[in-house]
Amino acid sequence: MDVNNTSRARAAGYSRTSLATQQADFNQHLLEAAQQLNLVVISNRVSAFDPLQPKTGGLAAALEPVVEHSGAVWMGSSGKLGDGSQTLGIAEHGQGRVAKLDLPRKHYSGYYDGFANSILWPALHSLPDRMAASTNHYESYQEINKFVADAAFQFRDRDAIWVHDYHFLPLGAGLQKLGVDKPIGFFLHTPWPEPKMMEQVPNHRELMQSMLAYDLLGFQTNWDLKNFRDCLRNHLGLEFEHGVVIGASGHTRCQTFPIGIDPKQFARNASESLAKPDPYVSVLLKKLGGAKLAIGVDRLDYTKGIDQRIKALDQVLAAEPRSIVLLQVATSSRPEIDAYRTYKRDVAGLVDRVNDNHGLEEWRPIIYENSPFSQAQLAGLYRAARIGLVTPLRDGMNLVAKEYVAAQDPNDPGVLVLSKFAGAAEIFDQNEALLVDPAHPDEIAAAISEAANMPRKERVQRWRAMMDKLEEYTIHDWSAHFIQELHKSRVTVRAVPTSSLLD
Ligand code: ADQ
Repeated sequence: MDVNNTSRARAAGYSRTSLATQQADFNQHLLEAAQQLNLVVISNRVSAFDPLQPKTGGLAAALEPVVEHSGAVWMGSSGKLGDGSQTLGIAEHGQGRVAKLDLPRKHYSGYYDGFANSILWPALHSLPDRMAASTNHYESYQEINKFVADAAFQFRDRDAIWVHDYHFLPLGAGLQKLGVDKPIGFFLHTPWPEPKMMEQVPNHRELMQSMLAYDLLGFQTNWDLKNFRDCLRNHLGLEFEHGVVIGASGHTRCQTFPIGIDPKQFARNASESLAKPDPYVSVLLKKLGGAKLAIGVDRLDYTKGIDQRIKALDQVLAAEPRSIVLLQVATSSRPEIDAYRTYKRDVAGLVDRVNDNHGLEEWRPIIYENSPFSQAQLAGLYRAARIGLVTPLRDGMNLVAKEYVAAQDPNDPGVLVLSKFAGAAEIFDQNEALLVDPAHPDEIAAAISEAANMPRKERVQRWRAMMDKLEEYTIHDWSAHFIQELHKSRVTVRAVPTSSLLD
């Protein structure tokens, strides 16, 4: 691993005190950074800000306090479609505001189901076979980006703008075209692929050029950053030096910010689940019948490799009957897209097959759950599982891998089986997690058996090393680090446009 979390956290000005004060310090850093920078955050969907609703993903957990305490504005889609009017529904949350926008009906499907999720998503995950043949959705993608930029223009008096994810690659260019001269940063939650893969994305050159309107481009891992650099060289003939590329609109800094979780919160939730056991977990444990519990938690997305994982379990059970029960939590995702509906059907078919092949009347090897759990419930489930199965074909980071580790019992932890193609594998190495090729069920099967039989001493050693890394760079460090880097853009003199470079 050459993402050096420790030095990055220190470079950002953090000192590690005791675990008890660490989080408070980091939250303070985060708030100070955000308060100095009167921020606008833009993402496709905004957080619900509802303490009773499960928070899916660390982003909500990280940015809700920033908005509530620093006065930031968080803008995104309302989830409703409109006729193209720019009216923002604004709600106050503490000192901050959430601004929701009805995206125009005319372009929504082409933007969301089409270009963003049927072209960019599979390409960014290096899965060309999953890319839709039709390429005529690019215009809708651009139109929605323009629409969101126009709406965000009313916040131009703010100090900086932080844009999230592949839905909005050209948004910074749109804002710049409108005359916004404040620093604009972008963080990509997905991977960035190699040049050969990117070449298959229609208009990839134009898209990449538009990304250079951002002052700061953030990636999850060094692998992504290297690929982006190779793409700049191959597709635009641009080099970057010391993490800076000079494009038509000035300097763009490119850096990694490997997203984290709040490990202390997960550990606390997991401990509390022991003191007051969740009825679901109690019933589940009774159903094991002497088998060890493995857990998978994913959106039902073909990138997550759930099908290969189930095939691996089939192999384990053929060799060692009744040895493992898999709790697979898989919430429906993007159901309006054909590829997702088909994948959901395929996974359900595989689950039935394995349960038929290896199950008994009173015992089933796969418990398949499609409803969401709260983060507290998830922590209890992770803790109960001897094996965490995180085997995506490709993943930006994968927060489940980190959550599973954080929730373990320090004296008797479980083992993480991790895809070598998840961003998390750049954090956790082979001495810590059991790294596997997610496309090879036999490798996953071998790792499941190894994990099930691993001596406690080795499990403790591996777990401790992973937990230290999680504590060194939490989700709060991640946001503070990005905001501080964006802040630097404010005092950096922007380069004079040199449009000839890209002509
Ligand atoms: P995702 O693809 O959604 O995120 P992941 O990183 O695993 O993947 O995050 C999923 C989050 O949702 C986790 O916090 C998990 O606990 C939660 N979750 C999933 N299923 C749930 C369920 N049934 N009930 C409750 N909670 C559930 C994208 C990228 C990733 C990147 C993240 C963050 O694809 O690569 O790690 O953003 O940048």
